[in-house]
Amino acid sequence: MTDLVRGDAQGSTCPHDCPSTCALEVEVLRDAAGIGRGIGAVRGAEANSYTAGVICAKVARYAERVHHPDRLLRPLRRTGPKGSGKFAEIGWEEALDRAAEAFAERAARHGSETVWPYYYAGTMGLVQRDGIHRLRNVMRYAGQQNTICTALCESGWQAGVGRFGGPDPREMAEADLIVMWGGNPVATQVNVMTHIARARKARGAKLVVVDPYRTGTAAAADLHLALRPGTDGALACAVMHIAFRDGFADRDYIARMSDAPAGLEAHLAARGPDWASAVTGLPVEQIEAFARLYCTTERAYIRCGYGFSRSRNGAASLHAVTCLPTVTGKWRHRGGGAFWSNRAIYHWDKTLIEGLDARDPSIRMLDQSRIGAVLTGDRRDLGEGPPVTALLIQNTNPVVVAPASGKVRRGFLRDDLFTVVHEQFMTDTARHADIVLPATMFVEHDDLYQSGGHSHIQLGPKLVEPPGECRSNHEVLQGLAQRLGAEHRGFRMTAREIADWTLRASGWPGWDDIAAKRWHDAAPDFATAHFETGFGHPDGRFRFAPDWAAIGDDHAAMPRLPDHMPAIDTASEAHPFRMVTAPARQFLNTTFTETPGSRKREVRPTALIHPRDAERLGIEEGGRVRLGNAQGEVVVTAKLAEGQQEGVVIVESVWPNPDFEGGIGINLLVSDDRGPPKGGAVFHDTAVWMRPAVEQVERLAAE
Ligand SMILES: Nc1nc2c(c(=O)[nH]1)N[C@H]1C(S)=C(S)[C@@H](COP(=O)(O)OP(=O)(O)OC[C@H]3O[C@@H](n4cnc5c(=O)[nH]c(N)nc54)[C@H](O)[C@@H]3O)O[C@H]1N2
Ligand SMILES: Nc1nc2c(c(=O)[nH]1)N[C@H]1C(S)=C(S)[C@@H](COP(=O)(O)OP(=O)(O)OC[C@H]3O[C@@H](n4cnc5c(=O)[nH]c(N)nc54)[C@H](O)[C@@H]3O)O[C@H]1N2
Ligand code: SF4
Ligand SMILES: [Mo]
Repeated sequence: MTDLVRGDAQGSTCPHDCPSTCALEVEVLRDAAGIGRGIGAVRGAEANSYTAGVICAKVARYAERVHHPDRLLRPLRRTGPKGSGKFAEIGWEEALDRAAEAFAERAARHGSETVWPYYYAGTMGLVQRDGIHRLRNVMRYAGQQNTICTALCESGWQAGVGRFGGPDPREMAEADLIVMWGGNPVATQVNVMTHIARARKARGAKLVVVDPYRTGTAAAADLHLALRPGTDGALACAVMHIAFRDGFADRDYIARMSDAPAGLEAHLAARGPDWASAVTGLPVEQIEAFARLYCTTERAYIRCGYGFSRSRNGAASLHAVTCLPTVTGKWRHRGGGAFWSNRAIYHWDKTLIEGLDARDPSIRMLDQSRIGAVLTGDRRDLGEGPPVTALLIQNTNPVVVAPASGKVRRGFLRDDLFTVVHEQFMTDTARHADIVLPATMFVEHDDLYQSGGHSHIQLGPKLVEPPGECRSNHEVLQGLAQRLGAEHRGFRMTAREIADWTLRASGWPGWDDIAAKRWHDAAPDFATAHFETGFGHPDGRFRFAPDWAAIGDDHAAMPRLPDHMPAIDTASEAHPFRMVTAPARQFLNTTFTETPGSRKREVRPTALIHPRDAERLGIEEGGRVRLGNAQGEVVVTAKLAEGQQEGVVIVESVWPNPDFEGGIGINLLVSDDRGPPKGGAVFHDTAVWMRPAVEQVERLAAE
């Protein structure tokens, strides 16, 4: 890098799975011939109205990641036992040949559904992330049901609102009350804080945070409601109860814009603050104070995070929260209503990216979050179909991030399973592969981005040459398609051509037009965004009484009206603590667990424990503590934390497995149960026991 010239700032987009999708300025370092060879400083674009010049610290340090000494640079072939980490370098031709031969051989033996292309959101670029479906569809490989992140939110939002959009997130700056419900933007999407700060400065707006522990966001709030995990439905019902009781229900709006089901008011009359206090553990006065603040503020903006959906009752809880602005008519006001994601405003035509014209809907779908069950042959997942005997993995690290890590690891260790992992680093998943392929980073390939948390379509052009022999996801798919005889015009186009076609086919300006102006704001008008022209259901009405059966098969236990659904992993005598595995600020899932700047700041896997629980159990600050349940046990370091209820323990995640004693991480304890009605991982819904990890010391002392 020393002979490179410090350089010019070029426009790009943060590729990571974060609702902020920041517009970036990336400093490009060039060689003597003017070719980009690396990056320097990364900053947020000032001119983008949502990014507003602010990005998180971990991406500001991105040069650490691009120029990391441990980056994978050449294809590898496994030479030792599975998971041993023993590999030898091979050429691309051999690597792709071996992968294609294995897929073809297994498909010939078991049928095409034995091959499972498995992906997620390492990059959010539409071409590089979703192109894997083109190979899947053309080859009739098994499908993937995406349940690890958004499924429960989708179900809950779909139930009432019916369309994935909502009041412009920039309107938070014009709100008088922002309720951050089950999300921690200080860590997970820092730009939300920019718009909240504007509202506080200009209007004296209040911030309320609903979260089981005192996150960075909660610490900055005017009111922090530290409820028990999995009880948000009860809190929402109590607020609606108070709205009806005290004359704040907007009966005209309910009649005009909702299904106004019979019995709603009576149903809520039975769900007052005393009831909610018993369920949530919040004092009655706090519930009353929050309800009064909410009911008396027209411009009240609820920003839904994902956190409170990651429980068995998550869909019901999210639906209950979206009922609040409907009961009170807040959707009508600028800066009012609720928001989760803008994904529907982009109306993409993904025919080319995903090869939708080749898709056969009768091909089986396998649940992403149950990869452990799938790989260990669970018939509930496989149905009558063949076992999965080959995996093609891009953009994800399931050996660490998926629930029930013990089962996942057993599956990956199967000798008859052939695994290809395309990665930037030797992750725990790559370590279990037969073939490892080195992947480009976002500044090294072209792509197109939408944003869930705002409304911009943005580009990420290739700015620098990849190091070593790294190839993009699209190039790897092209190489495999050619060898497997997979025919689709998408495989004959460049990533930029596919992006350009997709933009135009979806009714947006093409690549060059957007490149010239840096981004395209796809925000709908006020009336559409605020659902004045109708909610997403055919009759245009919000649904207090959702049609859960239309959302998913597992709907029997869903409540008819907004409610607390008691289906969670309730604390018991054997498992007295409720564990939440919330995101770590310096990591993004397992991405950045390899960068020294992030690791240094996160220090080590840690449990936040209430001081009274700690005292009762003889756990000391900095001591080692053992957490467990029927799925296993892990050891972490104890940190005492006020600001959460007794009986709640927080383990900020997702540390790689080798960072834990025993070599397996926190998702060992997380269940792979499917959250109803259509699946969804339940990362924050785990009852555990906890004790000081001093058994060994005691045993030694006794001997
Ligand atoms: N720094 C950082 N940023 C990230 C990520 C990361 O790992 N690190 N991950 C990215 C990804 S993939 C996503 S999906 C988003 C997720 O970002 P968020 O929307 O912030 O969602 P969660 O990750 O589920 O957790 C958010 C909060 O929900 C709280 N929570 C847990 N259970 C409950 C509950 O029952 N009720 C309530 N009210 N709150 C609860 C947790 O304590 C946590 O503070 O962030 C993205 N950004
Ligand atoms: N305990 C616990 N577990 C969780 C969560 C939690 O809150 N708690 N959150 C869950 C959530 S919300 C999610 S979304 C999942 C996310 O889980 P994943 O999607 O698996 O996210 P990462 O762990 O960041 O892994 C992404 C990988 O993709 C690689 N990658 C990045 N860009 C590219 C590329 O262009 N090409 C290729 N081939 N690879 C690339 C990165 O190097 C990285 O290793 O984790 C889930 N797991
Ligand atoms: S806040 Fe999110 S989108 Fe913005 S730079 Fe950080 S990870 Fe990327
Ligand atoms: Mo996620």
